Amino acid sequence: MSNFFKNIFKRKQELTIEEIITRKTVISFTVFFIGIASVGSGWFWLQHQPLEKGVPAPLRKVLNSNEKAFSRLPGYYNLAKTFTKDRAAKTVRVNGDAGLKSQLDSAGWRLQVIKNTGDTLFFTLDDIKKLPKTEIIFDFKCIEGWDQISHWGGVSFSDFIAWFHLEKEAGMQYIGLNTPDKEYYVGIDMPSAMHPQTLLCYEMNGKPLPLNQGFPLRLIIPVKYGIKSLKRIGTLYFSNDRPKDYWFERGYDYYSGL
Ligand SMILES: Nc1nc2c(c(=O)[nH]1)N[C@H]1C(S)=C(S)[C@@H](COP(=O)(O)O)O[C@H]1N2
Ligand SMILES: [Mo]
Repeated sequence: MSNFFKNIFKRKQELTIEEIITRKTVISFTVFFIGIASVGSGWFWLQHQPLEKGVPAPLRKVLNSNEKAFSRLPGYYNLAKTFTKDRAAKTVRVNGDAGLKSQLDSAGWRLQVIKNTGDTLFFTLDDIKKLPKTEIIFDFKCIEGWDQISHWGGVSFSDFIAWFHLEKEAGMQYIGLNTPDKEYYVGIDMPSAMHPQTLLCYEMNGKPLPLNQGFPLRLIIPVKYGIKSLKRIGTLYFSNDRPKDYWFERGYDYYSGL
């Protein structure tokens, strides 16, 4: 080792093979331990940063800039792949019951749409069923890791906007959706809401939605993970600020695009 210090500044030609090997070994280990120490202290530092939406603030910054970059990529709003009816699951998975635990007043249910002006519009399920029906069979993906081809029917959100002359509202940046009891809520960027495959959905496999799958009306948004497909819509509103979002508050990506 003492030779090592003597030799450290010598030129290669002045050293024996053994001395060169020792020098290389010592340098390698030093670099290795500095590496370990900086990863370790970086990790320690990260763990002691304030949390922002369930994630250490510096990581949240990275996530935010990633989602901004990805939301601008061409192809982000391409059509989701669709399938033939025979591929759709007969037994459809049920996942998530936030906002579904309170008793549903089926007869009294209305879709409440809050306009820019502050006026609220009320729609019965029959009002919505009068619009042209759109069906989609696609691979529904949950962030928990499962996916399932399933078959849904309803009104395309963009048809709904056009039919009821809500174009001004659709000029805003986001929509927000809540269950009637406000226990579950999502925010959707307007381009994704207006995507041709996004449905205000009232049917599954050609039949009315089961209660646990969002009767009377749910969102189906194939360009995003299942967390955004809110079941049992109570209110729909428009906003230029990001509406609050249940899973975003628990650390998931706000856009959750596929
Ligand atoms: N109201 C409400 N909607 C919800 C949820 C929930 O907990 N409550 N869970 C979401 C999640 S995580 C998924 S994967 C899908 C599941 O839809 P499904 O039960 O029809 O399979 O619903 C979404 N919509
Ligand atoms: Mo999910």
